[in-house]
Amino acid sequence: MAKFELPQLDYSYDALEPFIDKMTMEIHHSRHHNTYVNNLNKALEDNKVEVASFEELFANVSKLPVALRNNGGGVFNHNLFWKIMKPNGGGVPEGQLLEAINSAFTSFDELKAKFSNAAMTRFGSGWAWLVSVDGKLVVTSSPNQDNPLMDIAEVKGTPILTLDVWEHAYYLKYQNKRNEYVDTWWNTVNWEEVAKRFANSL
Ligand code: MN3
Repeated sequence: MAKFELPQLDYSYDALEPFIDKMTMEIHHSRHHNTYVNNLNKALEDNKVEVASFEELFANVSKLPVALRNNGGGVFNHNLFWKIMKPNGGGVPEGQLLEAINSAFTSFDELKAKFSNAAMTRFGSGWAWLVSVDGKLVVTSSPNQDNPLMDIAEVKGTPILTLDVWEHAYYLKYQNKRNEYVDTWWNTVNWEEVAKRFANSL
């Protein structure tokens, strides 16, 4: 049976300061993310479900017990979230990715506006997404721990950028000011990683 593991971060808990504070990172990774990993492994075992990959799990997730949807999404979404951020991130994407952004949204600023709006208007807990749908870029958002790989997703495709808008992602530093968290988060984006994921989606 495939056991899912908590991945190490590529950077230290304080590396995204001042945009995301050390304590938030530490609690988010070592407790929240870790809990999803433990609960996913338990749910797979309890329900005698064997999957080789997240893709396989999510492709039929609507037919499985809800614990697999919630905890599977919780693991995958955070895995991606840590990867698409880095210290000294931000700036502007380049090359093929920038061309696809300009083609879908007219400009990078327009993508940022649409994505930030998706993050702001997601009611309650959830995620904002930039998704490659057969190479065409689309902005969407999802509730809870759902994601665009799931069979129940509104927009299905390959997620290449995501933002966690659960309160646990920002409340210690930003309290109820989700807008400040969203605005400042752009300074952490690892565009090289996003570009790599876009290229792999083609
Ligand atoms: Mn989270």
